[in-house]
Amino acid sequence: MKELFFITSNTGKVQEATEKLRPLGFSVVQKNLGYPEVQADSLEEVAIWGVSHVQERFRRAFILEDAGLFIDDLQGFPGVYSKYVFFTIGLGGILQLLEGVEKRGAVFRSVYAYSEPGKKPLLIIGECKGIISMRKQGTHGFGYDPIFIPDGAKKTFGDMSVEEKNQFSHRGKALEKLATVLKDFQ
Ligand code: ITT
Repeated sequence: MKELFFITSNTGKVQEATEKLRPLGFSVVQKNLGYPEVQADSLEEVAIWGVSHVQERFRRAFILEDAGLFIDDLQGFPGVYSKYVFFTIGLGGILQLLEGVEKRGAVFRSVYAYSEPGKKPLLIIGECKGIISMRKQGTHGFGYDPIFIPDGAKKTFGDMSVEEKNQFSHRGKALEKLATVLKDFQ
C-alpha cells in the first residue's frame, strides 16, 4: 500500500477517498493543515493556490481537492462559493431559490491537485451530473448530499452509502483517474 497524504479538513472527503483508493493500492492519510481558500472564478484556481500555500509548509507529496455544486437555473451558483453558501443559507435556502423551478439540473465538480515538492501540481477533474431534489432526503454524506440525485439513480447522495456514492460521484471519478495517473508517476 502506498501512503497518500490528503490535505483537507473534511472527514467526509477522507472517507470517500479511503474507500475508493484502498482497492487501488493507496492508503489515505488525512492532514488537516488548513490553507486559505482564495476567492477565485474556478475550482482549479482555488486548488492551485492551496497547493502553493501547503508546499511551503509540507515537504512531501500530497493531494488536496476543491469541489462545488453548480446549479443550472442559478447560472452555476453556488459553485466556488459552495462552502460559504452551505453555512449561510444552507440546503433550505437553495430549495427556496428553486421553488417552482421544474428544470433542476446541476453538476458537482471536483478538482484534485497532486503535488510533489518543487513541482507544478497535476490537476485531475471529476464531474457528476444530476438534479436538485424537491426536498431534503437522507442522512449520509455531507454538504449538499441530501438534495442531489445523480443521473442514473432514484435517490439522493444522502440516501447512499459511501461505496454507492463513489460509483456515481465527481469525487469517485476524479479519484479513479488519479489512481491511474499515480501508478505511472511514482
Ligand atoms: P477542504 O478542507 O478539503 O477544503 P471543504 O469542506 O472546505 O474541505 P471544498 O471547499 O472543496 O471542501 O467544498 C466546498 C463545499 O462544497 C463543501 O463544504 C460542501 O458543502 C460542498 N461539497 C463538495 N463536495 C461535496 C459532496 O461530495 N457532497 C456534498 N457536498 C459537497
